[in-house]
Amino acid sequence: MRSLRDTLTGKPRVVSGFVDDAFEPPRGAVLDVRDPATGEIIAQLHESDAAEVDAAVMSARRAFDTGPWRKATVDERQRVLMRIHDAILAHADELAEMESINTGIPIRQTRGMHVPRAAYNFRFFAEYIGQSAGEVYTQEPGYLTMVLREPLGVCALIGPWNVPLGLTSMKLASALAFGNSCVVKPSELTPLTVARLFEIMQGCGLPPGQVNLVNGRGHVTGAALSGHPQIDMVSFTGGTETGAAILGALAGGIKGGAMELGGKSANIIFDDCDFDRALDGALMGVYANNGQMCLAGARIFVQRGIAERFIDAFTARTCAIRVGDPLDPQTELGPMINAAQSERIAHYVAVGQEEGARLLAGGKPHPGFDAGNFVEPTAMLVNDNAARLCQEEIFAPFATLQVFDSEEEVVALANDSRFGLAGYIWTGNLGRAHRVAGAMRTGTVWINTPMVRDLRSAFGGYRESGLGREGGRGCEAMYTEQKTVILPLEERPIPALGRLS
Ligand code: TXE
Repeated sequence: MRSLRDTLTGKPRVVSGFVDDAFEPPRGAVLDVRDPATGEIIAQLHESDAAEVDAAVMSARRAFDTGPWRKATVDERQRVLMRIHDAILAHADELAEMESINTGIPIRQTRGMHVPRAAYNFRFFAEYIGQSAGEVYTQEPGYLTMVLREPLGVCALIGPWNVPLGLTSMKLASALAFGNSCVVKPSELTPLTVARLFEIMQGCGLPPGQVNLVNGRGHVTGAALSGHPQIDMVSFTGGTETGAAILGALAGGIKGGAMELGGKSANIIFDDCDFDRALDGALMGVYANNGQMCLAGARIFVQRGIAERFIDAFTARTCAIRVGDPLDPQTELGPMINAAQSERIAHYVAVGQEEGARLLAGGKPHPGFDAGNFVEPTAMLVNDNAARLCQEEIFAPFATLQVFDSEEEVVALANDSRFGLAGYIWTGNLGRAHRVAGAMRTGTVWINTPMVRDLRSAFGGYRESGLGREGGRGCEAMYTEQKTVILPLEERPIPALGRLS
């Protein structure tokens, strides 16, 4: 049997939008989508122009204003969401393979985490809406004051290329669960699995127009979508500059958005940590997902007492990471999404060397491959947190290591960043762990563990890492309007204006 890669390479898949309950006939500009491991074209993406975006938004608008979904019972919505969950799991192998071919992320991670997470997103929000509640205030004598939640409307969901299905399905599942209509725009670099999800969702029971798909580049399709007057919000994951542009487009309409943006997270390793676990965690924290991860612990701070031993061990393990075909279950690091991303490694090594940093490992394209965007995992020793290497998001398998002496010093260094998405602490001292977690200006802190995500909890960033929180209650706040309804429990006197004359 031909592999999916052979099939896609032999006959690139035609990907087009899904508007008003039908896949769009291919039209508009055609963009090549490439397999980052081979450089081969695997899909031809038909870019949605402003007219197609308008049709998608208006389809979602009609579905919201006149369709059945927002008024559907919780039971009905749960049934549909659970059917989507089951359908994703039934296609899990195919989706994982497709995601690895399109993104370069190792199959161990797409099959082991991303695709199961995509399915779980639908189950989680199906269960969540079964338990969510409004508020009732009784303190005002004689009145019952209720705060109810209603769906927000038409949600524009703009996804990134680093975890396309996992992150976009989170937006889609939560927006739908709370009764909204959606227009989804995946990254033009990685449209395949989200388009496949739209096929898979057929027959799961979503009403016509409830979900729409547009594809294309940010400045064409993305800008038309986020600037459309009939959307009610944007949920966006991507770069900080793009997030700022989207917020600008929303400001005129006094609309909001959820922004999950960049990061440059600190990983603090104290002398008294469990050395082996901290080492494993630091490697995972920066090199998982090919290092293209918003919550990467890319700035590693090691306390002086163990610094030499830790840096030597980290360097040796970095050099031993298995770089290879993302479809090989043994691969630990696949290719970068495109040439521009892989060139960032050599670029930042040069920047670092100019700034006085020392190359510990990697630093160049991986020599073992004739094609594809393969790079060596890279680590540099830096002595100044003000260096560009420590301040700019590289978004690649690139670690900086710095040595520190005291707790106060390392907290200041960790917080010396325009970003504030995540942080990691490794120590055997519980009091210190809590103190440092409290002092870190970040949305999430992991203590003695690499990233673990409980969907019930809030996820999002301080400062330039974003706005709003995803997760159970965070998504409920993001995708609903609050409405206060006041009811007198007895006849209360009303000032009788106009009766005096
Ligand atoms: O992302 P973009 P890029 C960071 C990372 C990376 C940098 C740039 O540092 O190097 O961002 O990556 C759509 N209106 N992250 O340029 O452009 C675009 O089509 C509306 C962090 O590839 O932000 C895609 O669907 N939409 C990150 C999505 O935005 C626009 C994940 C993200 O692409 C648009 C990815 C516009 N004007 C990159 N311009 C994370 N937080 O995990 C672009 N888009």
